Amino acid sequence: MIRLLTSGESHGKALSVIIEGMPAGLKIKDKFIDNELARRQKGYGRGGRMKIETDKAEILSGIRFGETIGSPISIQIKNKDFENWKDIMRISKGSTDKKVSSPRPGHADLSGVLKYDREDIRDILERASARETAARVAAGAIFKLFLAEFGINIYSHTVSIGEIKTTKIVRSQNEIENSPLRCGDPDAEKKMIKIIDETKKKGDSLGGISEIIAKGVCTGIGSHAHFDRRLSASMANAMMSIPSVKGVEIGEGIENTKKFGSDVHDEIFYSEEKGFYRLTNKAGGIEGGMSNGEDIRVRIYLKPISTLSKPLKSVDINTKKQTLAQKERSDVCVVPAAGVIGESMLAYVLSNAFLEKFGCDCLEDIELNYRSYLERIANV
Ligand code: EPS
Repeated sequence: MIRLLTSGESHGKALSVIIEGMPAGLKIKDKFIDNELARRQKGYGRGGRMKIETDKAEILSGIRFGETIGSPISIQIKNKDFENWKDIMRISKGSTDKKVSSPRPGHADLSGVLKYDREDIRDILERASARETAARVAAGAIFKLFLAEFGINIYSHTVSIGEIKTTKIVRSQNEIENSPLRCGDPDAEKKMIKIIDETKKKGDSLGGISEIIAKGVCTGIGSHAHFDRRLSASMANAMMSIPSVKGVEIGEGIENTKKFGSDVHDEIFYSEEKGFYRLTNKAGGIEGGMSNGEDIRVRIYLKPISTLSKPLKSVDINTKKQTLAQKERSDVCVVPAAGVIGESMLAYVLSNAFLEKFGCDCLEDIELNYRSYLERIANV
């Protein structure tokens, strides 16, 4: 089992992550983690902060001569912006007269400040910030490298921004990666860019949908046998933990609620060459809480982010007077970045379930278990 722990405030010194439970013998490609971090920082609609940061992973433990050694892997990502926040975010004794006192509707601010008995909303917003997801993406890079050893690859693309939606994919994965919104449909993307520009002018924000796809997952990851071993449940849990995500759909799950059972289930066929196979994948690669050998497809639904440059009404926590929410520098739309974070979370869930099935300590043992399992189910 993998244990994953992140720490760090948005404008503190650094973010860090510890990954415990990764097997020994996994080769860590030099630039791979930094490339993944850079993918998360991109996307049309990000705010000024991304011009300050160039996220770089500093590996502190768990890797020697380019290979995991079975001990906890720890990674640190420095916040360059800390230089500008040194006084406000100082660790030693002190105080500030720049306290945040107007909670943003939709954010953790109000519930957090009450629950944790803080006088400054900054004590809450710093950790609630989506900056934390950079640490998850660094860990996600390690999980992706692990899964790639078994032919599993994970991608994502933007399906909608605001009301502009597309299910068309005419671009290659490489083209998607290099497009402004990581979208498969250039025509829809133009409209998405236009609506982001208009929204920015209005001081507002936008949500949308991103789809994450895992290819090459064998049958039988996860289990029907108990609620906490269902792969679909772990995926929903992981995806819902991404800031702004308010809904998760596996395969055509939401659309399928409007149809008959005969329209939505993927019929089963068999041939000597292919073994069991399907002609459709409306289930998104999961049946009964287990992978079924098809592509795993999950969509995350994001609300528009709650930090608005034209703020909503709020109440000052000290004076209790009606006011406007704290104005913070912010992004307009983070859907393309959320796709990259979703890839990391899916890589985490799949790695965990994969290790549960095939064992943990070293890559060689896992490979043996994996090959013999594939052989057995191919000969059924
Ligand atoms: C965020 C506000 C912005 C975002 C930040 C999340 O930060 P700042 O207030 O420093 O401009 O850019 O996201 C990141 C820093 C990141 O790396 O994703 C918020 O309010 O949650």
